[in-house]
Amino acid sequence: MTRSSRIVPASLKSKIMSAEDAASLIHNGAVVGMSGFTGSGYPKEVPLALAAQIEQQHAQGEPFRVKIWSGASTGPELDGALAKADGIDFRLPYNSDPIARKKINAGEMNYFDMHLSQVAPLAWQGFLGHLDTAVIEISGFTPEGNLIPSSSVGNNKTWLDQADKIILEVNRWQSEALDGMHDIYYGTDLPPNRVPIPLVKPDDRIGQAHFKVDPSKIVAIVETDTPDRNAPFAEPDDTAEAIAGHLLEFLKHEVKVGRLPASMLPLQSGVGNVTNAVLSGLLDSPFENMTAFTEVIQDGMLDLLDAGKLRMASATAFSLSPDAAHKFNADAQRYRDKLILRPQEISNHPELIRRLGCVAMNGLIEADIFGNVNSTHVMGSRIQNGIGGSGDFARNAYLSIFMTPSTAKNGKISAIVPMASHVDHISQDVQVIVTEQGLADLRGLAPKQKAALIIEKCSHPDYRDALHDYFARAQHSSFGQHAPNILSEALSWHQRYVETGSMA
Ligand code: 0RQ
Repeated sequence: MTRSSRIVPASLKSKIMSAEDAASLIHNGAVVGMSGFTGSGYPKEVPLALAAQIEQQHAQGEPFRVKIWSGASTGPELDGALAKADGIDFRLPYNSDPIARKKINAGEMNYFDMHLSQVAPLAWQGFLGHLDTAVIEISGFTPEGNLIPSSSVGNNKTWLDQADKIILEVNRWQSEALDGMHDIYYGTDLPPNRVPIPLVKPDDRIGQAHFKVDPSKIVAIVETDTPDRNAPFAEPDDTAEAIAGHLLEFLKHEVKVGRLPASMLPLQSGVGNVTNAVLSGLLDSPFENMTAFTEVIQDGMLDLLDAGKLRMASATAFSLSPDAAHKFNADAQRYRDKLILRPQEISNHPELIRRLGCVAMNGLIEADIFGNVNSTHVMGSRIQNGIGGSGDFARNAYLSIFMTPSTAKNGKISAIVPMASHVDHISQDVQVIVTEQGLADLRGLAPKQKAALIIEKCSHPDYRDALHDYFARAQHSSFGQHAPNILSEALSWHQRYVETGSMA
């Protein structure tokens, strides 16, 4: 008789309780390490119950806020509910929840936006403070009492190891076939004892399938049956298709001239509709036997696996639309030997990205004419999401590609500007910029050459003349002529938008 992995081991049965009782073990001011990476694998019941308890306390005039660490973004039951209750004092490392975003931008919530590969090392180095409680979704237990991860790994290993107390959510909605898909590596010592990570191919398994856990730290187990909550992807529009088209032409060219192998190098793709459109475009490409070494497995990756174009994918999480998640759960067994989920300190590890030679494809908010990229701050001050893993990949990739529609907000904003109002990726980390207008290959170019190419290939015609004009005048009046700028004017496009609602 097979034993169901959902059954809580007899020795832990006494810890099963309601989400409300589990949440009451978290106190005001606590530092809580949550599972979750994009809308997958995050705890769903305990954060909701905690938000209700926070609201009750606030109604009685009592303070109650917590500090939340996670893998990346989570779902509305976690970031959304806790932010709505005004229960988050501090958040790291990534957020895409609209309510939390509003709080951060109103100055009511502290947010540490950081490289995703650095979260676990910084926690181990002691730079982030002390972790009180881990709240981790799992898909089950092994007979030995180890934990079977769910649809994301993120920083769970670190939270389980570091927290004083552990609350587990055992989610029956997650497929039992997830068991065996994960590769949890326990060899990440701190300097001076750090050793090379023995991974040389995206397919390599270097760890174990399950999390270790000290059972004496488990204070509560909550049983749930709640689906992951990722947003559906929009059908690619003309803009996304045009971006994908330019990029695929470029990749084909790179293969033709021998700078990329015919099976590509391991792909990394950010989340979003444009990057998903690129993955769809790869379905009709001539590339075969591709691999992915990336953060998230989105719908387009499953399609590529189904079509036999992608041989395997390594990531830290799924990021599937509800339809794709349903399809995956119904047929998870089929993907078992093609997918590996790892801790994010491994999926995003700079050393591995550099060694494997990833092709990194990420979105941007704005790029300036010299190729500096802003991925995070609208008008230099309002956070959109965060840098996420884009910096881990961009600096270390074999090819670092950024893509965006050439305008935002119905044409009121140009994505190509004289000077970026915030810089996440310096021009040295940005090799290719693609918009629906065209593609600028910036490798080996000096700043003035980059500027001419970016304006010509990437900017929207409505803004192109103004950019040409700015650049031409800068070449007469700039303090220096390496990267010519007119300082008094460089951010005037942003100021105009702030004052009038349009950069034009
Ligand atoms: O706003 O949602 O209010 O309509 O930004 O923009 O065009 O839908 O594009 O979803 O690909 O996101 C950079 C934010 C792009 C994303 C960014 C507004 C735009 C819209 C979204 P609305 P789009 P995308 C792996 C890698 C950093 C993290 C990363 C991102 C919203 O790619 O977060 O790469 N990247 N991680 O209107 C004002 C501009 C704008 C602008 C876009 N110039 N000015 N608003 N927007 N450009 C994943 C992980 O790390 C988990």
